[in-house]
Amino acid sequence: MTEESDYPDEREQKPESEIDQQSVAKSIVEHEDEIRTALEEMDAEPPEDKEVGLQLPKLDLGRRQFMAAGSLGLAGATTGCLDRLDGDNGQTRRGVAEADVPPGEHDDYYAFLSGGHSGEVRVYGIPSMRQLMRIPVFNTEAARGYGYDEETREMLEDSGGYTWGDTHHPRLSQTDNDYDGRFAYINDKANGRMARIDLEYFETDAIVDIPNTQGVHGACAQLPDTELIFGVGEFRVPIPNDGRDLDDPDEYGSVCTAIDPETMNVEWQVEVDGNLDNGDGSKDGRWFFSTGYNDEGGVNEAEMTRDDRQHTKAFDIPAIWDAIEDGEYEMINGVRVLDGTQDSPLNQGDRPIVRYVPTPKNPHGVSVTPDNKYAISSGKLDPTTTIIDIEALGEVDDPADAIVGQPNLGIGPLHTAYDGRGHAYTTLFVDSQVVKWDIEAAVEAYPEDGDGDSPAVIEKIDVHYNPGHLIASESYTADPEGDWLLSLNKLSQDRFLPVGPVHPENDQLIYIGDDEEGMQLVKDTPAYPEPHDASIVSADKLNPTQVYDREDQPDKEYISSDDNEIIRDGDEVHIKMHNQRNHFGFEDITVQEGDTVTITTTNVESTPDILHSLAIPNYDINLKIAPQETREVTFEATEPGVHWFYCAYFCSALHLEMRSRLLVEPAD
Ligand code: RUQ
Ligand code: CUA
Repeated sequence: MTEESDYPDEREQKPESEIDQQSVAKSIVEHEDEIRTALEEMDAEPPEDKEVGLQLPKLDLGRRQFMAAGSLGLAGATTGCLDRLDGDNGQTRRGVAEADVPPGEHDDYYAFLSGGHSGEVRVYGIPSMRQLMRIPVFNTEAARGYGYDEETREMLEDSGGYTWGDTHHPRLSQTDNDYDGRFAYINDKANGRMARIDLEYFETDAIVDIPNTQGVHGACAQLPDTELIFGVGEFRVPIPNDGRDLDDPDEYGSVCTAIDPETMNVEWQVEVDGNLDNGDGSKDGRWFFSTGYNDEGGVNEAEMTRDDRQHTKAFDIPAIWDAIEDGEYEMINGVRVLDGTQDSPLNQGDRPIVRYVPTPKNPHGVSVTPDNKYAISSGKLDPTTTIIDIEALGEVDDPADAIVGQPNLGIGPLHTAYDGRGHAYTTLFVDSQVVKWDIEAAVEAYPEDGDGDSPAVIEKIDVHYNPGHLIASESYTADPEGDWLLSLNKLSQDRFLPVGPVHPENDQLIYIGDDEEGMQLVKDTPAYPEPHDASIVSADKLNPTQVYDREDQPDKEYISSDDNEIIRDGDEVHIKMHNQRNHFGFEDITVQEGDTVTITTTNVESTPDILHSLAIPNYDINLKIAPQETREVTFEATEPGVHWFYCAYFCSALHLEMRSRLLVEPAD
């Protein structure tokens, strides 16, 4: 059989350029002209009851419908503000009276919130609390074509092939202890992975499946310049976990993993005693701190809560590199693993690789103060937090001697954030409060802190309810902004209209910019399960692109309207076609049942906000193609029949007409 006889109707597969390119282009121009005219008329005083009709074929939209269908991107910027604080770069900041950002105005900050077991990361504007975007990471998300094209599908497949993850701790790359707007990093507590989000495109661009660990929980960058990304292994397991030591928990271990932020390759791991939990790095690059529980090595709750004291671990990063240079590691599953347990020879000399600071009880959150003086570790099952003097830690013989404060704050202290004015803010999970306290006052009071609240406590505010993490604007940098605080509360109980047994959580925005007025609760925001941690970055430090740059996709073939082509090689069919308002490069594509079909498609538009998709029903495909972007998908043509493929983004008034036919001829 010749190729022609295999595909008798090939002549019907006319490239778009041959059909009616000109009239289509004309109708787009007319359409946009009409939109412009309609807008001008709306700006002018509207004559009563006058309908602005768009005279397009099969289309007669009244003004009301037009507003509903075509108002994307039309919001005009208006100004006018009260009560603004000055930011550190001289930009003005909204104060508490302006927490409701008016329509058309922009927020001062981006907040990146983890999405917990939804597997995604969310982007909010602060202080409006408007949700700006959701970035799929470990989950698939058809609305962004994530997991439905070749590239993202392969990335998810190569990182283990799981369909979900559990994101907790989004941390942004820094240079010189300040946000540089390049990347966000996020852990997967469920499947032991770490992912990177490219902040130019707000897209996940790399995921690494970390060996020798289960449950990567805490995550953080080595500061000041993001030289490593750390992920801490929460669950103790046999290393390697290949069936050995199944019921011999004494042989289990957990590791802290260091990852190269550019290649996303694992550099090394250090095994420790006990579970690891949360982490933060010192601002001088020397230490990575991680809390931990279950030093008891237990496998049930009673065993894991037996002792009154566990440890905050301080990983001495230069000492670890020295040990690696000396060959003091074992290769396990392709990774250099160092023994950092308390009895390890690597912890005996005068430069131990891990220092174990005794901390009560099952400590959970740890964070470093903006001035790099202290690491503050919260007790969780103890009313105190423990203040570790970072400089002293490198000098004392007994790490316990580096503790310089232990204020009593309330019941269930979990996480601590900073305002850059010497105050710390700690969530009290059981008390359902955020407590504001003075760090130096707590150091001065030590060790005579007494039984009740520490004299360092300044005030407490009720939150609703059971806060986990909290975060203040730029709290993880050397220079926090000190105006907004987010309390990420686990339960919302009675705060919102009921929506069935699964309640939203409640992210509460608190103003902390006025020490005299004290903390002011500003708004409740229902959250889909489940934000754990967040990073808040000043908006001017990010510079996301609006349109793809084809230079940034060197591996992809850009398909212009002149490049539409169908290439056949046996039962492999490669379709190259562009897409734009309101059509794809081919009206019909005919293939045979059993063919392997690859579609490469470029959105040739350069107008921001004009996205198209390539949705192929019955084949479980929906690519997102942003302006100037190229995406690709390969599938087996297993379903004979007519399959209309269409664009799922509402891209123009002729969006519904943006569709073509995939004709799959039966094999026999
Ligand atoms: S941990 S609050 Cu990842 Cu505190 Cu959840
Ligand atoms: Cu393109 Cu709808």
